[in-house]
Amino acid sequence: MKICRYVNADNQVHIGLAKDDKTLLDLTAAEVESITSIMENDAPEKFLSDLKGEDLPEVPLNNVNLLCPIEMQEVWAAGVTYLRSKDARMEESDFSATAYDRVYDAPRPEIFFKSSPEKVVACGDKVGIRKDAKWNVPEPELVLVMNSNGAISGYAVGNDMSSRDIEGENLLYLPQAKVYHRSCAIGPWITVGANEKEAREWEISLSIERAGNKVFEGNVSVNQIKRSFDELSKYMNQSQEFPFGSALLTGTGIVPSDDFTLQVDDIISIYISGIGCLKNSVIAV
Ligand code: DO4
Ligand code: MG
Repeated sequence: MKICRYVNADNQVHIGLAKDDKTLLDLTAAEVESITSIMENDAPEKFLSDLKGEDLPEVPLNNVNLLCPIEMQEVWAAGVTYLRSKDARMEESDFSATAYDRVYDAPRPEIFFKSSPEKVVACGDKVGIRKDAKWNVPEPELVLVMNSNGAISGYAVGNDMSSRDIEGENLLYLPQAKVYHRSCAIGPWITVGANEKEAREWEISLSIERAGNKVFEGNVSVNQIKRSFDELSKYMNQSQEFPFGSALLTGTGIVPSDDFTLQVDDIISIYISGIGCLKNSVIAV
């Protein structure tokens, strides 16, 4: 089941449940006030399937503007969770190669702060490349959406935009390579009701278009993530409190070749089979 936040003709924010590819059920009419309240429900899947049986207003998807589904959740990201990511980072930096090698095999995963909720870019909006960086890439990632108890309540599509030259120069520059204006996009859907085994059957694909031509295409199976989702959520919530829940990008397994960098006006499409497509164009920030 897929849920979203949207604005319709009345210019109000509503919560929607996908009825099919073309139609939303308006959950706001059933007094569902937020995505967060669904995530906090003890049994979100049952809650939604009960609502699906009610006589709710139907809204054509074509008539709405889909918003970012992240409301008050801090956004963090895990790194070096796929072999491809470890190899790419070891190549980009002689200086930090052993750190990447070590963290890939260590019990404790790399987890870093990525974005405050209000800064997350919605589908259809623009992601940024830093003006002081020369080598920029999108990182297409599955997002675990967790409630305030640390339980995984849903999954989304995310983009962990990264400046590889800044990250490669010195590992201590990682926050500048990762956390800047418009560096994180998530949405538009949250899929509820899939377990880890089902989510591991999903495929992530990335395509990048420049002036009407495809300049990059790649894909990876979610099952290539080395760490279990429980392991990631356990470390994410250890000695932490997220009163509204949290979102965790789970790392990238698709890395374009070293001669590729994003340009202004490129269009990035990230598709995860069990969730949907996140599409953004690029601006310099
Ligand atoms: O260690 C640097 C960041 C890793 C990352 O973002 C990823 O593997 O996706
Ligand atoms: Mg990443």
